[in-house]
Amino acid sequence: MHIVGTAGHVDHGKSSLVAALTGTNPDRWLEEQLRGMTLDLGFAHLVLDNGIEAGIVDVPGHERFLHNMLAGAAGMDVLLLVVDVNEGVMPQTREHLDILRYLNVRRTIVALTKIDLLSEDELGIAREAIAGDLRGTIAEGAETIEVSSHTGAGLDQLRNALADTLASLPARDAEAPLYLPVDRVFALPGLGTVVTGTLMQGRVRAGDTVTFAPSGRGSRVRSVHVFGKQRGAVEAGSRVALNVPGIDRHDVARGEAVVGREFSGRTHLDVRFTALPGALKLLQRRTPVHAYIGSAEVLGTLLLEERPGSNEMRARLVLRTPVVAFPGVRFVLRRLSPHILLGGGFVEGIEANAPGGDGATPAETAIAGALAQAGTDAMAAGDIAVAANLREDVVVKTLDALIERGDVIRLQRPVAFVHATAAREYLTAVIAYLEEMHRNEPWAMGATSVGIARATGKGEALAVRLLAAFADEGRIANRGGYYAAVDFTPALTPKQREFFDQLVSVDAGNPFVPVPFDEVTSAVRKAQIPGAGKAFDTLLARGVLIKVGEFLYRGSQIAQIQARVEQFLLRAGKMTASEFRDLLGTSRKYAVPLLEWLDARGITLRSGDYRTLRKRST
Ligand SMILES: Nc1nc2c(ncn2[C@@H]2O[C@H](COP(=O)(O)OP(=O)(O)OP(=O)(O)O)[C@@H](O)[C@H]2O)c(=O)[nH]1
Ligand SMILES: [Mg+2]
Repeated sequence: MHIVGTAGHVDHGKSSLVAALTGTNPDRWLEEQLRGMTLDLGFAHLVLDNGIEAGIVDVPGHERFLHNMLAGAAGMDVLLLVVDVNEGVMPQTREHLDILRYLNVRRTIVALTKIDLLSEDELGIAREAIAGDLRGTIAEGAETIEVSSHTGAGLDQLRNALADTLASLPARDAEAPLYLPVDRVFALPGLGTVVTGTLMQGRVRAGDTVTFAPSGRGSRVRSVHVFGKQRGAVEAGSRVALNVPGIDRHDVARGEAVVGREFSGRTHLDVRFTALPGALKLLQRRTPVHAYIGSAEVLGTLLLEERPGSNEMRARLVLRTPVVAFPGVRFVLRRLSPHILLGGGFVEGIEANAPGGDGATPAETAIAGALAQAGTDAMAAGDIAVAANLREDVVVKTLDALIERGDVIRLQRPVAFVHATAAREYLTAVIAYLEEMHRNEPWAMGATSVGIARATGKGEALAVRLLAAFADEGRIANRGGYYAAVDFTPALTPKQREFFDQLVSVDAGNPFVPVPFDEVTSAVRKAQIPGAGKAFDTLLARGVLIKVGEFLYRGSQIAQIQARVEQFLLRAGKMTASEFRDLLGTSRKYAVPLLEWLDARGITLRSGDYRTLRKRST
């Protein structure tokens, strides 16, 4: 089997295309579905004619989640580059291509998506512009197929192209030592921990004893699954799920690798590095970097012996924490802050782990020391200056270097600084609390900052700023004021569901009549159903129920109302309040708040007595 990976700019239609090809929506998370945006890797099983199959890894296009894209990128051997014909090649199209040229991609197919939105003439122009923009990248001259995930146009052609490409690829090396970078960890009731990843080389069988590196934990593999089917053994090139009951789910994470006895974690790597031309001026003799190897993301320093040029050069990569690496393994480097892609390459040799002096300046040591003392109590630059006995301008400058190295985190409003180690420890405590809360109250959206602050013994003002920093990095989710573990989706109990179904029911004869909001809240208050209040919040937060003025509608009612209004306005151009009432067969009491709601949502625009459509929604 081989791995097909998507790449391309945000919203260009990667996930929609994967869903159209496989029937699986790769956006697994609630937050992804709410925002219509991929945040983390998604997976799907592609089955083509003649029994050809492949694993698909779908990546997020948004630059904020590039670290997640990178965790899946190493496993791709066929690249499915997705470009929206309406927008053409965009920044993350280029960035993804820059990243993938350093990794294991062997063949590229370009899918031009959303062709249903363009005329034949426009399509001709777009086609040429895109081909021109792809010159000089790994997608130059690649087979290009025009598709629409909405109409299905071109999908058969794309399937054929994928089948030909997959059939022509040689198998990956199954005789090499086992190397399976872990990209997902979860626990199943009755089974225990399951890890998934792309089997890069080697093979794994049920019953094998494997090691997680660099942590060094060992476990027997109870069972091996490939896309939901149990297998006795699996060879390189496949997506794999391993049930490893001997390992606690919290003891492994993305970034570790499942290996045989040959490999262990390394920190000192001799590498061949090629800089991106645009990054040459950012490289110094010692450059702090984020290194991406397999599914791991680690901090380190790139050491160059010569002035960087655009050719491949010998260099050394010294990592803060060990990762599994061996000659031939590929990597990508990013600058720490701002996150700019520097280049990448492959490992040439590894060294016995040597202690590396971190080369910190006295000012850096003093500031890091002051912050470490303060724990998570954020310090302003002025306070750090006093504690470290340094001039404030020196502190400000040095903090930049420490932030860039990942040793210090900047909080906002007001700006202050915390030591990264303390922040990480606090993050671990927050995630543990969130997971416990999700277990106890699976119907709730999550925790508020007040609740988290109380549970973790932090002042609320500080907790809010730390939580904002974590959410900004995508380590936890913030969904309309509720914090949650990123992969958590709330689910009501059958009792709760039944209760709300009855409470907010739709009358088939009068489908647009709402329920008074007050009535519902007092019924919820009186209900003898555990968790009814939080379940109600969840329904509101997810748009299953929608409050309009003093009334409560089902989301499905509002969707129908909106569709009718849009249809009417597309036809008639404008609409009066009484036309709106007739359209829905509803009374003034309900119509006025509904119209105001539609205005506030940016669906309609009010001018005098009329409403018009604010913009064509697609
Ligand atoms: N008209 C039209 N719209 C499309 C097509 N494919 C996707 N879309 C729409 O484009 C939007 C983005 O689609 P996604 O598949 O989520 O895009 P994506 O590339 O996965 O986005 P990220 O993962 O966030 O980078 C959605 O609203 C889709 O419905 C298409 O072929 N035609
Ligand atoms: Mg997507």
